[in-house]
Amino acid sequence: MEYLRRLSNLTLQYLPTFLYNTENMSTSSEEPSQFWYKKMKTFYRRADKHSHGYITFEEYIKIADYFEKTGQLSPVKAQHLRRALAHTWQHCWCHGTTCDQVMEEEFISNMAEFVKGDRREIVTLAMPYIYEAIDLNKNGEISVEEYRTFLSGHGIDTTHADAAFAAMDTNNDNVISKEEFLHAAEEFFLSNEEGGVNSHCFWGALID
Ligand SMILES: [Ca+2]
Ligand SMILES: [Ca+2]
Repeated sequence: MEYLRRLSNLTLQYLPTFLYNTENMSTSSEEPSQFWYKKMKTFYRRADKHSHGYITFEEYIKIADYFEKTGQLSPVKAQHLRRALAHTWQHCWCHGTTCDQVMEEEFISNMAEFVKGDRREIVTLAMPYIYEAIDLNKNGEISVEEYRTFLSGHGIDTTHADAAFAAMDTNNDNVISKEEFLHAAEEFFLSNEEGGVNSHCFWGALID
């Protein structure tokens, strides 16, 4: 866990400022809805690729290695992604500690606590890098083909890709802008409501 400790020692000031704008911080007194629990369960199950019932930190940050290896992210950007992931691992997954692995129930209850707190927005810290990685031709937009490639590259069923894409594309210009993507990510992790972009997710169809 030396690697996690090293990454975790990085304070937020080392992250690009646009990722951590304290002016936008807010808390929520709302208890997460059943729908929210369903989303977190889906997210966890998709991340637990080997269906072990637990996810290790090494597994969690592998996505950065993958994007670096495929050339979807430069080594520098991949390292930024690792730092952002280390932050979300520590704060969202491990309840502010450094843990080696997290089981599904632990993850969901830690997340439920986390999203009520005043640092809830850091849950999407890694998403700008994920966006860049999905944008294969680096034109600053995500096309439906790029989105499908992302899902299938991670072993996610693409049956719902078009519906999810359409929901994220709020201005209907057939591409997903960074703003649209980050909005969808925020809704996914933080919103309790069903409907619109929130009924779809990056990680395929929701699991009951
Ligand atoms: Ca593109
Ligand atoms: Ca759009």
